Amino acid sequence: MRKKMNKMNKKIDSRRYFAIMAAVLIIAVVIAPTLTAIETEIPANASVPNIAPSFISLSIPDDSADPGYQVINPDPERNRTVRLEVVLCDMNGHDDISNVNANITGPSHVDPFTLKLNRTLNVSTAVYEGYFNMSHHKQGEYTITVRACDKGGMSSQAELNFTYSYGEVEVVRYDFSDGAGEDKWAYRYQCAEFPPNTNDVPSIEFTPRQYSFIKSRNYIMYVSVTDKTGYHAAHRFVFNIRQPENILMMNISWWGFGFKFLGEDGATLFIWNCTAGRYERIDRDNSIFAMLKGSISDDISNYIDECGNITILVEQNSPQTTATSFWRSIQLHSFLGTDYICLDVHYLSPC
Ligand SMILES: [Ca+2]
Ligand SMILES: [Ca+2]
Repeated sequence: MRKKMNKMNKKIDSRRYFAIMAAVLIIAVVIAPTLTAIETEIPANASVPNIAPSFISLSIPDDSADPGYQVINPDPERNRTVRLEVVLCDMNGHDDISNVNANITGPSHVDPFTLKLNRTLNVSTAVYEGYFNMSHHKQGEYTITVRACDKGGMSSQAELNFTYSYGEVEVVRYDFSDGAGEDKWAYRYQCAEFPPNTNDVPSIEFTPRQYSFIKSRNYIMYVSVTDKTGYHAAHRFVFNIRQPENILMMNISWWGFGFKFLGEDGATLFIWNCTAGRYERIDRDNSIFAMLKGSISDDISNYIDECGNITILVEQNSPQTTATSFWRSIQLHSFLGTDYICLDVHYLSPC
């Protein structure tokens, strides 16, 4: 009996097996080619539904590092031109984007403007840019609304807020009353050239005691004397500033003493132009007790290196010479004393 039952079960199992195999065969033969057909029957030029352009980003690229966007115009009588950059994506291809326009709302009317294609990033993404001017407009919060339309008539919009202000001018003074050797440095004592063609000479740093002589204007000076014919007594100063942006003006003032027996007294003030790679002369005085002043208000970034350093050089006007008398040679040294030097940085701080 048990043997018979086993035989029947085996028979049933083999029937199930054949049924499953048949089903697999049907799927393989009938359904799989249908799936393939579905896949291959889509023509290459099938119409894909139009999708509206989407905004990836809006920005004012030359904005300050402060949070949010600030447009600062210290002279409202003149236009401050602002560049707006927008990155757009259209899944139908970036060339489906037909026009991109911007409106600005805020305390004063600002003319609407059109953004133009700047560059493409890939098949669907492109960068657009546009410009607008701010001048006598009222200070306050403004909103730029950008609308992007495509050729199929679909559109989308995005907004960017910015603060417009005339700013507040603040002045910060850098001198050797603190931070000597930390964010400002002084070097001594002589230079062969007038001025040198590199900004790293002279290169012997002042000692703490020598720094103490130049921390205030009190007629206590640190004096350097040349020891080689053809050399000018010189002091070089490097200031690291914390306001690399929105600087309106830099004023340099130096008080000291420059002397050369049988030569020109006084001294000359130079500032290093990083872009040009050379010193520019900004003042000269031929009095023994001299005061030198200079002001930089154009292309200020040319005078600040990538680390935020400004290099100033003061050289005595005459090089050391040798005078020969009938019994011996006499060295006529060049003397330079620094009493005090300061750098005033005028910069715009948002209201
Ligand atoms: Ca589209
Ligand atoms: Ca002094």
